[in-house]
Amino acid sequence: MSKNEEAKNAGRRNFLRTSGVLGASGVLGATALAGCGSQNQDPPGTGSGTGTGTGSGTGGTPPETAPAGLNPHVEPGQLDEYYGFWSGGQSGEIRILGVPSMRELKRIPVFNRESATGHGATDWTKQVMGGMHVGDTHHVHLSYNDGTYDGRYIYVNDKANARLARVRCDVMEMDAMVEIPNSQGTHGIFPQRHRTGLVFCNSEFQIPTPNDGSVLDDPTQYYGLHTAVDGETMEVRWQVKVPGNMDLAATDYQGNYSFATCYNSERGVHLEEMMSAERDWLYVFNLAEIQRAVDAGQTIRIGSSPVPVVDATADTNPFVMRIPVAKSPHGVNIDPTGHYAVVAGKLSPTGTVVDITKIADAFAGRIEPRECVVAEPELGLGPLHTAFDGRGNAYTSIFIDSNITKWNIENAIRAHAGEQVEYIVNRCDVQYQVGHTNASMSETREADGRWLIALCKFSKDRFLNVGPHKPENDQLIDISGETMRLVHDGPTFSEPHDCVVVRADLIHPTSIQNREAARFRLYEQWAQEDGINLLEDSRIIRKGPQDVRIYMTSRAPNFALTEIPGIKTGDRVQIICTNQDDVEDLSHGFCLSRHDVCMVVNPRDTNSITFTAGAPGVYWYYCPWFCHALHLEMRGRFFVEPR
Ligand code: CUK
Ligand code: CUA
Repeated sequence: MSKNEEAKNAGRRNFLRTSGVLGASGVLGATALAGCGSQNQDPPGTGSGTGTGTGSGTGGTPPETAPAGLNPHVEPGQLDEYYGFWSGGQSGEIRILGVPSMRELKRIPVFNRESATGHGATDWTKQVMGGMHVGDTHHVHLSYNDGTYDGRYIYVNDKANARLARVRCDVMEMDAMVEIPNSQGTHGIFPQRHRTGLVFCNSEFQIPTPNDGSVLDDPTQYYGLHTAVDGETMEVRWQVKVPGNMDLAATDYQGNYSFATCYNSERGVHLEEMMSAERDWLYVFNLAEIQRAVDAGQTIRIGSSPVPVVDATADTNPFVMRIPVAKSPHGVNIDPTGHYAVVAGKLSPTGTVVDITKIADAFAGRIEPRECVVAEPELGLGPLHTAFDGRGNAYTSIFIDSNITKWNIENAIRAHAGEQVEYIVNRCDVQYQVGHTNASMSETREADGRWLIALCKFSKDRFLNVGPHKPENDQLIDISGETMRLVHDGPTFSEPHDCVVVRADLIHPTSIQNREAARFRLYEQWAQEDGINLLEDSRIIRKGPQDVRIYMTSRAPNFALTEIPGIKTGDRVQIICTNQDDVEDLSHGFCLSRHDVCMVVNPRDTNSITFTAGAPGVYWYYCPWFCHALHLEMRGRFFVEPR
């Protein structure tokens, strides 16, 4: 960077500092523009082709105003440096994006029924999904070891039907799903960070406990539940019953605490009531005390649920501490040092910084819970979530102002202690109304301060108009420098709430199915029953007057069976299909005409689906995945006789 540019940038930073102060005092209109290079003014260094180098000086002549920065362009055939795991909102799925290219690499169906893979229709998925086919995923988090991702599992919530699911990272498919008992609105989730341990799930809605109709319109008897699910076995271990609701979740790095924001400490059931208090709470759960009570049997049961429940409804109790924080808090995020929890105010223009090292003293009664608060920075209107760069800065999404506000944590603490120090570094406008924000490795000890994603709820005019239902806009921001630099608009389908951005070297998926997921135990059990070798044998077995089981292998471009005779109309037919090909990217599938039956069978995979044979006639089945030059010929006839 030239001397000239440096001077210009320095001037701009000073301007931003000033505008930060203005913003904090509520003169927000004046600051709305500030300081982030937009892609219109500041195209990233073009043509450098280095993928990761600093953009400046590596190619072409960047416009004079272009700041140094990372190059977001990933050349065709080149790989991204990060996996982005996106929640898929009401679609019920998870999405994998490459970062920084923002290319969508894959969708992992979880709580939804999905036509291409057969998810939700195949035998095993039907079994674990319990007949439900909608989900509302908000939060995806990976399993941890020692404060960073261990590359084993992805956990995802379903707010709609109060469930938690897990995806195996080796094959990127859902392998477990559990219902969270006694609760509704499973929203914030977070796994422990010191090892694969518990995954905590917050219920956003308060309901009667038990919710059996004996209590209806009496909100004083509604409660929320903080649930611990074992991240290995996916069994519900315990629950803690609290007054008030719980929104977002977080965990410390040591395994001592889990956190939940509570925006409805009022326990209201209407909006005005929920908003009435000036302060709400950050709940801190004392995991050792809770475990002690569970081990000692000092628990209650709710209804017929076998899960032990710790009653923490008393104003003071050893299990849950309530730290008063700014009105209606939303996000709670732990900084990469593990020292601070940052709570965003939502209905207050402030954040609250909690010093986690003081919490033990507060639990012991040596200090008041409120004394754990070490800063209350004024950030802007509608702060929601906070990401970190590993260099002491925090990046908070500001919903109403539509920006990402970068601020320095230590400076905010010093300002809170009375020093005259500016903590706002600068702001970056986003388009528009940002919800979550997350940065590369931000939720780990290894936060690297390179890329930040702003998940904007509205795209309005940013893309070609596609009708009343617009895409959202997940924007990519380079945070490697002092000034944030918006470099990419990413339209997304409904409605990713959150994402995590994970260094690619931490994730090691296979290309050939390793047959280790839970569902294979089901197939093996059937095969054993019938004396079948799944990878070799094809056979039609009549199991009863109305029951047929078919084992069939496939190898490009053939099904082992090209005729399936002997089926009677109304038969319950189960087809168990195995792909013998162990060639990368060679998926087959099974689709039966006019039977609503379609599923994928990946290399060395097995999949199964059960259906009722339709009216007498001839039905073609075919491989629906393009697998070979003779893919269209990969088919057979299914003969249905009159009964
Ligand atoms: S969130 Cu789920 S309602 Cu901020 Cu994670 Cu929006
Ligand atoms: Cu096998 Cu197409």
